Amino acid sequence: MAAVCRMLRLAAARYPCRPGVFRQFSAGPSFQYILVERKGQSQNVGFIQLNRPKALNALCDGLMTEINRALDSFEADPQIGAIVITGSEKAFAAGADIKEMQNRTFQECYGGSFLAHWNRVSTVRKPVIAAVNGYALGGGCELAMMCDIIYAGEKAQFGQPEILLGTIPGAGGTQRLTRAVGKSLAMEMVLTGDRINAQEAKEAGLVSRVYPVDKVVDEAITCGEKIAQNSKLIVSMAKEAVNGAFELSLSEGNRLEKRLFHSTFATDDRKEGMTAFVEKRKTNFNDH
Ligand code: CO8
Repeated sequence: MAAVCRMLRLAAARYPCRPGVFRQFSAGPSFQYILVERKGQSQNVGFIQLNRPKALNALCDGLMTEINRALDSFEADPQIGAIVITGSEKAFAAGADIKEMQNRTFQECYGGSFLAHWNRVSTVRKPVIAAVNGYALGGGCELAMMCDIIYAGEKAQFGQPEILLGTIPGAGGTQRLTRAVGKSLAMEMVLTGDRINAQEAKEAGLVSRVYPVDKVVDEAITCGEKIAQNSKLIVSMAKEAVNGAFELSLSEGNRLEKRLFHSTFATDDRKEGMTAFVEKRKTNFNDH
C-alpha cells in the first residue's frame, strides 16, 4: 500500500496537470472562453477552439490563460501528437481585448509585464496548427503566427491594425510578420493597419494553404493526424531544427540541425523507420 501511495505521489509530482487533462475532456465545462477536445480517428490531435463569439474572440487575459492551460495539458499528454487552434467562421481572433487594455497605464504594463504569458504558444514542443477563418487581427494575427503552420479559410483576413489604436504590435507582430512576408508588406500592414486576404497571405508566405471556409478546420486536423502518425520524439526534433532558422545564423542553424540529425541515431524510432523501409512494411514508432 505504501508503495502504491508513493507511486501516486510521484505521478502527481511528475504530471501536475493530469487531473485537468481528464476534466477538460469530460462533459463539465472547466473552461470559460475556449472549447477543448481531442480530434482525429485516433484521438491524437489536441483541439482548442476560441469561444468568445460576442467579442469576436478578442483575447482577454482569461482566454490566454486558458489557452496556456490547455496547451500544458496537451504537451504533457503522450497520446497527443499535434494541436490545432481555431476560432469561429467570423473570427479567428479580433485581437487583444481593447476594452481590457483601454485604461491600463505604462506603469502597470511595464511593472506587471503585461501579457508576458502570451508567448506560451510559441514554446510548445508539439506542432501547433492555426486554422484561421475570418478576422485574424492584431494579437489574433500574432497568435496565428506563433503557431507552426497556418491554414486559412477563403474569407480570412490578416492584419496588424494596432497603429489605428495609437499603439504597435506587442506579441511578435513586427518580428514574425516581417520574417514571414518580408519588409515591404510587413511595413505596409503595420504602418497603415491595412489587412490582407487569404490569397494575398498565401502568396506572401504567411499561410501555407487556403481552403473553403467549411473545410479549413478539417484540413488542419487531417494535417495534425498526419504529423501525429510520425514519431513524436523525432517530430519535436524536426520542429526545433526548423525553428532554429528563425533564431540562428546559417552556420549555427546547420550545426544545430546536424546535432539533432545525429541524435536521431540514438533513438528506437530512427532504427524502426529505416528497418521498416528496408523490410517493406509500415512503421511502428514508439516515441522513444
Ligand atoms: N477587443 C475587444 N472587443 C472587441 C474587439 C477587440 N479587439 N474586436 C471586436 N470586439 C467586440 C466589439 O467591441 C463588439 O462588441 P459590442 O457588441 O459589445 O460593441 C463586438 O466585438 C463585435 O464587433 P464589431 O461590432 O466591431 O463587429 P464588426 O463586424 O463591425 O467589425 C472588426 C469587426 C473589423 C474586427 C472590428 O470589431 C474591429 O476592428 N475590431 C478591433 C480590431 C483590432 O483593432 N485589433 C487589434 C487589437 S490591439 C492588439 O491586438 C494588440 C496586441 C498586443 C499584444 C501584446 C502582448 C504583450
